[in-house]
This record gives sequence, C-alpha cells and structure tokens, in this order.
Amino acid sequence: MVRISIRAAHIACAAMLGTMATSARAQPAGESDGPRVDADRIEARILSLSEFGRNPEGGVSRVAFSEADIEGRAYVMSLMREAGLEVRVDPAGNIIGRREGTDASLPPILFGSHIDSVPFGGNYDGDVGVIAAIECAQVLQEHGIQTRHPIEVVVFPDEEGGLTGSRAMIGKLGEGALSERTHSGLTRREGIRAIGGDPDRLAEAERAPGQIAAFMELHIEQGASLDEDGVDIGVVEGIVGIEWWDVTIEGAANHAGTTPMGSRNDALLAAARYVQAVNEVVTSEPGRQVGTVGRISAEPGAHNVIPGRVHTSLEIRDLSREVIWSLFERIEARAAAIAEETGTTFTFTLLDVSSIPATMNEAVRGVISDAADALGLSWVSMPSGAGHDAQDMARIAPTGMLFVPSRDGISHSPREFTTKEDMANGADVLLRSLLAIDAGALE
Ligand code: HGY
Ligand code: MN
Ligand code: MN
Repeated sequence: MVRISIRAAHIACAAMLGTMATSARAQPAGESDGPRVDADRIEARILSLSEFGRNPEGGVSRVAFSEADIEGRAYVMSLMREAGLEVRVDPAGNIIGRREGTDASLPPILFGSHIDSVPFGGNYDGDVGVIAAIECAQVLQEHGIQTRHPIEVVVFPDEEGGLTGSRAMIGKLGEGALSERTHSGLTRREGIRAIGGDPDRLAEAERAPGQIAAFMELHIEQGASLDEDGVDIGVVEGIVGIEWWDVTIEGAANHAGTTPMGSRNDALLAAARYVQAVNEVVTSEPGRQVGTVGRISAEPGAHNVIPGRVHTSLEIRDLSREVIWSLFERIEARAAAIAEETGTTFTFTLLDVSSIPATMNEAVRGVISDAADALGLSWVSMPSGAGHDAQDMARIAPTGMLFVPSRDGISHSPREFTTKEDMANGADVLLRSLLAIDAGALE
C-alpha cells in the first residue's frame, strides 16, 4: 500500500502537465511554525566534512577506521560540542552526543547516521543524516528549547562494512565480523580500537528494547524516484535485508600456449559464466530483488597463464529473507553446473555481515509524514533498496527513516549530490518529528 500526500499527487499531476515547479524549500508562515534549521550552515558543514578523505577527482574515500575517518569523526565531534552536546565514544566506536531532558525518567530519543564512506564514494551518503542531526540539536540549543526526553545524536562507525556500530548496539556484532579485514587494512577489532572503542567491552555498548524512546535516520535516497517525481521527502516503509558471500573458484593454472582449449580448467571462464548466471537468476523473477557481483580477481594474473583461481563475491538484497535464500540456492545450483562444465570448483563463504529486512514503525512513519505536511513538503511512502543502521535500530526501538532526493539517483559515486534546499527540508522534518515525539506523539 503506497500512501502519498495530496501535495505529491498535485505535483505528480503538475509534472505530467509540464507545469512542475522545482523542489524548493517550503517556507511556512513564520516562526510560529516552530524553529527552522539553517540551510547555509548545513551546506557549509557538509562541504567541510567532504575534505576528510577527499579524492582529487571528486567525492571521498573516507573508509571506516582510516585516518580520514578518524579526522572526520573528530570534526563532527567538535560540531556536536558546539551544539551543546555532551560527547562520548562507546566501546563499539559509536559517537554519542547527549543533551539531558527535563524528565530524567524518560528514555532518550536517538537520531543520526554514519560518516564512513565506500571507497571513491560521495559526500552525502550518511553525512546528511549526521550533519542534520547535529543541526537539530544546535537549533534547540539556540532557541533555548528544552525537550522532556534526553536526546542523543549518534554517529555509527563502519556502516558501509556491515552496520557495525548499530549491530553492536543491538548485541549482534560477532567474532566473524570483528576478525574480518576492512578496507582500511585493519581488522574490524583493530579498527574499533583505532577510533576509540574497546572491542573487549562491546556489551557496554548494547541497548535493550525499552531503553530508547525512538530512533530516526535522515538519509539521501540513493535512488532516483524522489528526484524524478519531484517529491521532497521519502517516508521509508521498510529496509531490505542483505547477504554477502566471498566466492572462490578453483581451476588449474597451466600454460596458455600449449594447453588445448578443450583441456583447460579455466577459473576465469567459470567466473564469467557465474557472473552471467547471477544476473539471469535474479532477473528471472518479478520484484525488487537485486543481485550483484562487485569484486573479482584472477590468479596468477599473467597474459600467458590460464587462471587457476578466482576470488569474487556475491550480494543479494530483498525485503524478504526467503526470497534472498531461494535466489542463493538457485545461484548455487547454477554454479555447480558451471563447475561441471569447466572442471572447476566453487566455494561460497557467507560473511558475518548479513542484515535482516526491517519494517519501519507505523506511528513514527506517521509522525514524519505529518511533519512533512505541516511544512508544506510533498512526501511519498517507499521501501529502501539500500541498507541502513535504522534496520538494526528497528529491532530495539520504534524506528523511522526519511529520505531526501539524490540527483539522478546517483550514489556510492563522486557524482552523488543533494541540494542545500533538500537537505534543509529533510532536517526540518527531522526536527519537527523529534519535537512531536518528545511531546508524546508515540505515547
Ligand atoms: O550498501 C548499502 O546499502 C549502504 O549504502 N551501506
Ligand atoms: Mn548510508
Ligand atoms: Mn552507503
């Protein structure tokens, strides 16, 4: 069931009639509509954050636990202090910026996202949610607004590596994930220590159900629908589950000149057929499921040697775990047939970074869409094809997520972009939702 605001329907009609207004920042009547965020300050801080790990060709490589990540974390912690937050790093490396409420008996409202990036990523994935969350805290401080609940701005570490910080917060960060080597070159355990955590005390980072009043995450859509349809806000219904495998294909290295074509155990040939098979299996069903082979390397990697071994990968995503695993079984069967044809063997190793599909809390979704309506912003309910820390947080607290448009739907790329107005719209909706929840909207 997809709910859209009346305004979005008007916009959709206007778009069809070609009278589409570009998305600008809705201006309510005046301060009586409550405090508003500072769009220029948000944009300036996003640009400052983009300096940490900046790539000469644009975008950023601020991979978790790298020097750039550590410097970026120090920068956002300085902003959190400027916003009047009490800042600490928990044993999992989560940065927590806390502001007390008037009623100490109430559990905190948490909101935030991540600032680590994929290699050669963009300047908005995660960053918008963190900078906007800090902006909300700063606006509350500047307007002298005291909330009843304590509030906590959270910066989760290593979201791109498998939702590490939120995984630890729900007590699901296991040994497999800790010992895995990350893009930074450090194991996850070493990385958590490098950013000020203590992997031997992860239990102290855990939050139990009931300990958090609500969690919200503002994020760029990373897809094209908001931008294409001219809608300001996406109200997330659910977040896909994700499973990752390392795949090793063993053949036999041999002389490229003297080995007849019919006598080869060519691991790279098998890999080529495997990549094609993944695409055929995943596209053979209707639906939103996706399957990706994101990485491949052949050994020994010489012109004149038949590849004896290939290391590659597999990722499958869907809102249903059953769909993910039924697709995997079909891919595994196709790989067995390819192994037979090419005289190779396939090994699939499931990584300990899977994320469970999550449904967003109905009441929190209503708070977010009401806030968008009150601000005169168009919104639409939608699923998330990207994984997010919110899908972990949904297991311990009423959780909601809102999107702002990504230009041309581009993400995980230096070409990722979201306008100042769209970032401010999202931050205003986040601020208003936070105040509504604090006033008892979920009680
Ligand atoms: O991969 C994802 O879906 C997210 O950007 N970590
Ligand atoms: Mn993200
Ligand atoms: Mn990402």
